[in-house]
Amino acid sequence: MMRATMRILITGAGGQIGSELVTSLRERGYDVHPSDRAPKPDNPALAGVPWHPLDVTDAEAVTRLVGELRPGRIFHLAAVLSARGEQMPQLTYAVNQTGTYNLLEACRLHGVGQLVFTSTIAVFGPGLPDLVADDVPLQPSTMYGVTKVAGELLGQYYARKYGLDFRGVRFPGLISASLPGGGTSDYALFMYVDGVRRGTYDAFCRADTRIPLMYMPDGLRALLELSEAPRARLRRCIYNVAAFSPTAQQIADSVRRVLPDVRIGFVSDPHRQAILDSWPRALDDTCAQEDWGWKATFDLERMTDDLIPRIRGMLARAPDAFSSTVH
Ligand code: AKB
Repeated sequence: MMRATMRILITGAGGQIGSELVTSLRERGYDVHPSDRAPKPDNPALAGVPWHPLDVTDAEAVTRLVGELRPGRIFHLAAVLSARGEQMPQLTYAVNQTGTYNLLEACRLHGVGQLVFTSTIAVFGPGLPDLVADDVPLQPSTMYGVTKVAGELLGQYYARKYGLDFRGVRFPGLISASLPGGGTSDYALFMYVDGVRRGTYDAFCRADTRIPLMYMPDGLRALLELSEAPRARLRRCIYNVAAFSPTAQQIADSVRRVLPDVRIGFVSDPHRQAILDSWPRALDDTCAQEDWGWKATFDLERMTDDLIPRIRGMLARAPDAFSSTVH
């Protein structure tokens, strides 16, 4: 669908969400400017798209780029995720916390209208009910979660103090046929990836582990629909969004429904298991449904049917596509 041309800057565009968000936004007629610390990925979908080198921890560089481009909207995706974040808490603080502050300051200085923030189930900590609503105590156990809580609060401060249109979603673990970035929810994707390429996978969690998950096409739609929703309809800045919450065993069963010869075992790693056990079992996204009509369309089985052929295609094109990550 074509829209009036608005210029959009994306930070962390080389990551799992960014690489697909660029295409979705271009299809909707936006003037998209991806940025990342990493060089432009070798992806045909990015042919002819500008690519801006940007390290979000560098305040001057962030302010300069925002001043040059003058985007109407920024999707701020640059982040270190939970598993990698526990290996490098200091870097995680710099990228997630200082990086978000730098982006908010650049929005203030250059009058950017809207900043869209990607938050996460990792803002929650242990001891919550099985179904977790938006407004509960936030007691995260990881540096990733701590910095995402701070990002939510900082953004809301800039909304109140400077009138920035700050909005964001708390994503479940996202699953897609692209390289994840060192998350603890990655066991779910690697059941599919290693199922296809090796026929075997040992998940680093217990079989009864249950966290909220979402298939990427729904995740992209959540970002697009929230960013385009009329501000007057939004009663809050940050929204839980939910899709499905299978146990790890149910994911393994779903993989084996399509690939019956695959073997999936469970060898729980105490550090990552503790993170997974600290997250909610399921998210209540009633506010997102009521305010901007959010509804996920993929459940586990629909995702499995769609994802496996995509992973096969990805591995045929780039056999090393999923090699450089924590899993
Ligand atoms: C992670 O595992 O760190 C992320 C997340 C749940 O935000 N995928």
